[in-house]
Order: sequence, then C-alpha cells, then structure tokens
Amino acid sequence: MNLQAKERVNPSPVSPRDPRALPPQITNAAVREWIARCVEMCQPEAVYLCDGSAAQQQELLDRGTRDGTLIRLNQQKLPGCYLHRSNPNDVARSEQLTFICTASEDMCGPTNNWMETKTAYAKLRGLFDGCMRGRTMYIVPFVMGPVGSPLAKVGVQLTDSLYVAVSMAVMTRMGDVAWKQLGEGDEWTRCLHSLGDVNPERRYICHFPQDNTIWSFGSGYGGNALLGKKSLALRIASYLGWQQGWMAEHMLLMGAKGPDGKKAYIAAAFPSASGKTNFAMMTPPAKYQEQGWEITTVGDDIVWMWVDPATGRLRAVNPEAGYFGVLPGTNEKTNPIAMRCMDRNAIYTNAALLPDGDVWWEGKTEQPPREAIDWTGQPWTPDCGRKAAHPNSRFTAPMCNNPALDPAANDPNGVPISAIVFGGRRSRTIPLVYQAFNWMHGVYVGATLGSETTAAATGQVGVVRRDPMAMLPFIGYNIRDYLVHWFRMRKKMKDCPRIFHVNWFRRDEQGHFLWPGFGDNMRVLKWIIDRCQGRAYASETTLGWMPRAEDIDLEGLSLTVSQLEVIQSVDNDAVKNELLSQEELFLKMAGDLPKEMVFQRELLISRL
Ligand code: OXD
Ligand code: MN
Repeated sequence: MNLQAKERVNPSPVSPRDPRALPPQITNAAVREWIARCVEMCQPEAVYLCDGSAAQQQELLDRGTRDGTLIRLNQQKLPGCYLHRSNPNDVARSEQLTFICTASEDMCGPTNNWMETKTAYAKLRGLFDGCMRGRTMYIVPFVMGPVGSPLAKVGVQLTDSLYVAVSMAVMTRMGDVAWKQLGEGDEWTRCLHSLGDVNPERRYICHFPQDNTIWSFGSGYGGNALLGKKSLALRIASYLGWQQGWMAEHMLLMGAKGPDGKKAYIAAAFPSASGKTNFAMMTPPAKYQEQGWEITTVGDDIVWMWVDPATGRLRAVNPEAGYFGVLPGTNEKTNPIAMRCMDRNAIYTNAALLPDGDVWWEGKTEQPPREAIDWTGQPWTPDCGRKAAHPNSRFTAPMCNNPALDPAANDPNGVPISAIVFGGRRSRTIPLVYQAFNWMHGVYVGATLGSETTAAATGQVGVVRRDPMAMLPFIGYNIRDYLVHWFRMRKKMKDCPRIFHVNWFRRDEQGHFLWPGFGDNMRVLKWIIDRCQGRAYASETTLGWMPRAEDIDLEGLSLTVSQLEVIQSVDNDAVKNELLSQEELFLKMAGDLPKEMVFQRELLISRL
C-alpha cells in the first residue's frame, strides 16, 4: 500500500484531476490555474497545502519520521531537531545541470548553460509527466524578503519532497502570509520541483527568467531544490533587479556597532563555503567586546539592494528567513552563534548520527566520537578511513534562533550599506585586505575575484577559478549586462559604499594559514569601518589603498608586525600572473567586455 496516500492528513485533500477542488485558501485565479495545470501534468496522489503554522510543520516532521525521510534526534539535547540523509549522488549544487532558458543565447551569456525556452519546457515536460504518481504534491507559498518590503517577492513552490517542504518553512516566510502579500497580484515566481528518481542523468535545474518560472527535476539538494534560495533569490532576482534597477547579490549582511554607538552595515561576497556564515556571525575578541563592539547578523548568504531615492544611499534586505550553513569545521570556537542557531528546530543534512541521538561532523569536537553512523547510514569509527559527515553536510535553522540577530533583520525598509567587501579563498598572491580606489575600481575588483573551488558544488575542489562577485553560478542573465548594471548603479547613488577586498586564506610555504581568521577578522573589519568613517590611515599601492602593518591591531595575537607585512605583501610579478589568469573570464566575454572593465585593467597595468 502507498504509505503517503494512506497517511493523507491534509484538512482539504483534493482529487488531483479536479482543479476546482484546490484548497479554498488559494484565491488568486492565476495561481489556481497554474497549480491545476501542474497537477494535471505531474498527477500526484494527493496535494497538501502548507499554511506555515507550527502545528502543520510538526505534522510534516512526524510524517517524515514515519516514512524514513527524517530521523528524530535526541529531543532533550536538540529539541525540534531532525536528521536527513540525502541520496549519495545528490549532495551539492549541480552547476553543470543548471540552465538559464531564454529565447536567445545572448540573453544567457557565456558563463551560464543555455537552453532555448521552448526546447527546455518540452524536455522537462517529458520528465514531469506523471512524475508524482503515488506521491503527495506539497504546495508551498512563500515570501522572500521582509513582508511589506518594496522588494519582497512571492513564490509558490510545488514539490513532491517532504524534506523540501519542511526546509522551505525554515528558510522562507512560508504559508498564508504569502497569499496576503500577493493578493490578486500577478508578480510571483512559479516554482515546480520533483525529486523524480534522483538520477543525475535526469537532473535539470532550469530557470526561465522571462517567465518568472523555475523547473527543477531530479535533485533534493538545498541549492537545487529549495527554489526560494539560489534559484529565485539570486538567479531570477538578479534578472528582475537588472530590469527594475536594483541588485540581488551572493552576500552576507552584518551590523557592526562601535564603542561610540555608531552602527555600520557591511555586505560581503565570498564564494560558497568560504566563511560567509562565520563572518556574518562573528564573535569579536574579548577586548573588542569589552570596548563595546557588537556584531549582529542580518543575513548570511543573499542580499537584495536598492538605492533609496530620498537619501541616494544603498539599502539592503536579506530575502531569507533561515540559514543553510556548512557543518564541517563549525564548532564552539569557530562559530558559537551558529551552534546556538542549530541547537533547536534545525534540520541536519548528511551529518553523522551518534548512539545517543546527537549529531557529529568533522571539526565539531577535537576528539572524534568512538563510534557513529556515517552520513550514508553505515557504521563508522575514527580509524575506518572515511569521513563521518559529508564535506558539504549542512544545517538548516531559522534566523530567529540567532542570539545576535540584528534588530532590523525583519525591517521592510532594510539597512543602509557602508561597505561592500569581496573575499576570495586564495592560498597565494592576494593580501589580507585592501580598499578599492572608488566604486568603478571596486566593481573591477569584484568582477575579477578569483577563488579556489569548494565542496559546495560538484566538481574538483581547490582550483582557482574566476568567480565575479562570487556570483558566477548565480547570475541569471548575460554577465556583460550584469557588470554594466553594477557600473551604472553608481549613477543612482549620492554617497556610495566603499569597496574592499579581503583574503583570510593566505598560506605559507608549508601550507599553514598565515592569518588566524574567525573572530580575529574583527581586527580587519575595524580598519574597514574606520576607513568608511574617515578615521583610518591607508597607503596607496598597485592594488588599492592598504593599511600599513601598524594600522591593524595585533594586540593579543601571536602574530608580529613583520609577519603581518608578509600577509599584506604584494608581489608585482605575481600580480602580473594574476592579470594573465583574468584572461580566462575576459576571453569568454570577448568583444562583450564592458569598456569600463578594459579601462580599469589598463589602469592596473599602468600602476604595475
Ligand atoms: C550555498 C552555496 O549553499 O552557495 O549557500 O552553495
Ligand atoms: Mn551561498
């Protein structure tokens, strides 16, 4: 017997073939019609409308526990927490299988995989046809952005994955609130998702920016399947932002209040799995806390930014309502705030399970546990030669768990941005911190960002690739237009944020990290804030404005001024090689390179 059909507990289950029987809470005629068509195509056994209530979330978590999708963890230690194990072939974003589907290839550009719109619909229709037979279709209405914000966007996701439905409740403002925000309006994103048979051969994550539509098939992994996140809030939103004059970026957003009570907000773009969550939740060294420094989190992955017409300043919101953070390496020392975020009402994915119903991952504790069940469900011991948790294992936790949540995190008017920081993961060449000379130079710095690849996407780990604005896998249209959009935003602003570049990952010849990172990044952040507030010294270098070694506070660190000089050193020959390696991106863009990019490059060459 079909378990899901037997367990159908929706207060208003419908006969899937009868669109008129869709739950009455859905009043928007266009939404009803679209769901009816998807039901007709996918042929689910039942539909289940997610209303966003705590009672319903619990009902789904219980259902998932019964059918094996979830494992209930030790409720004394981790109240409300569950573990999910994904299919081992489905543990990261599949960039090769992610497509931008537009009428012409030029709209998609050289950095995305392209499929022609009609061809893509036809191909995916073949896969979606009947794919939910015997399964429940969850209807997940959600809002990205604080409700009532001028930028808030409504999405409706249809999915046959219970894990996706319960995760969307954590990551977005989900449920009836979305119907209220949408009313009879017609600006909403149509998100259709099915696990299919979780086969990489039949896995497609397709975006139709011109139709405000996303179809994702064959994966249950967060970035491929929680469609409010990378698909809507970055790929579709970046396209909408270009059309409508605002920006969607792969950035964390943090507040920093100094001893004088002045608050600055900083947005920072680092590539996936390169410490955005840690930076957004930074605990400053004790000395800074005693002086009165306070760091607060607005978001850890995505910002939407627009220019406030009244002040001419850039403002930003975090469109998400939760965190989908990397587990390995997260612990009480590296990120105590993240540990608080995930100690209740969190969903762990691909962590190891301990005998007492707790979870573990590499780097959680110095001493590994004596035994565990690994992320694939196999018995594990420290000497077995395998990892207990997957390198891209994750936690999904609501942002309201964050003890350092910024008071403006839900403010529809967002926060004003003082600084934008770009960060690469670079073992060599790139110094700890420098400031771009101005906005246009800063855009060039962001556009040529290079970083070593991580486990957040399938493929080789540790190779340097160009990752413009850390957005390479997330720009939903032609990169040429994206960069021009960045340059043009300057014209809208009266007082624009200062732009910086940081690299926490420089190593010595033996491969040891040169900078301690984590909470000590506060020392660099302080210089950044002081620069924004006109208080700190900088000297002009080839790359930009740089602090002298004595301008970064080293008190309490074992690092000497001369060691800091090594971390800050710029070798002009290495910068020349860096320039050559930028060719990779420039050649791809060929004749389409924005003029300002060429100009900034010429300036850098002349400085060299
Ligand atoms: C993420 C990513 O999950 O960037 O945030 O891959
Ligand atoms: Mn990310």
